[in-house]
Amino acid sequence: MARRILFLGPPGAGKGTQAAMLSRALHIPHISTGAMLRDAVATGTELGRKVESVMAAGDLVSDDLVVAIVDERINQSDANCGYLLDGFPRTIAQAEALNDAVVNAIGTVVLLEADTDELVARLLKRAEEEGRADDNETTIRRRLEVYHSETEPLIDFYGDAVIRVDGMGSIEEVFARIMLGLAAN
Ligand code: B4P
Repeated sequence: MARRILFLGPPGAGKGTQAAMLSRALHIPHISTGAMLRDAVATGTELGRKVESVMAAGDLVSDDLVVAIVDERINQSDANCGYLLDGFPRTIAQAEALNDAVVNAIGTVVLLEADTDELVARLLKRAEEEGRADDNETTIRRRLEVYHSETEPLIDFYGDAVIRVDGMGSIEEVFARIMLGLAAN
């Protein structure tokens, strides 16, 4: 059966990092809404112009825009054998739209958890290295608040499908925990 995995967790927990590694290990596409939206901003598309200031403030892009790009992406042929969703869904409305669009849209949810101080430290380090527009202290705090209010309710929404993984420690240690969690699932 196609593997359909969702990575859930606060900003900086390692979703993008681990999803990229797991995508290579499982040979299924890594679909990151954050990356798709940043590409749209970088190339100056109509979508990019609409979302640029929202992302820079650390707020969520509107559900209809994000649902439309994911719907288009998961209908491409390489996603027939499964996919790894990173950063989508981020609201209950997005999760419901995904369920309406795809039967058994999510099989397993990998919930990555880490201490707030560690999350902030990782994102500030990335700010120094990559200069992402939304990696400054004010915006990071805002993204954490938005995570707690809008995205955390998805943990209950997905219930038994959720595997909790400790995201503290090295990237390799976290990856090993994810592989163990998936093998036991
Ligand atoms: P995302 O791109 O999804 O960004 P993120 O939640 O901040 O996490 P990211 O995946 O980048 O970081 P990671 O934890 O891997 O979203 C950005 C914005 O796009 C959102 O704020 C929103 O505006 C918009 N958006 C995206 N999806 C949306 C949706 N569905 N609906 C509405 N809006 C949406 O890693 C962070 C850093 O930690 C990296 O530098 C990494 O190298 C490092 N790191 C990772 N693991 C580590 C470890 N174990 N040890 C040390 N460092 C580690």
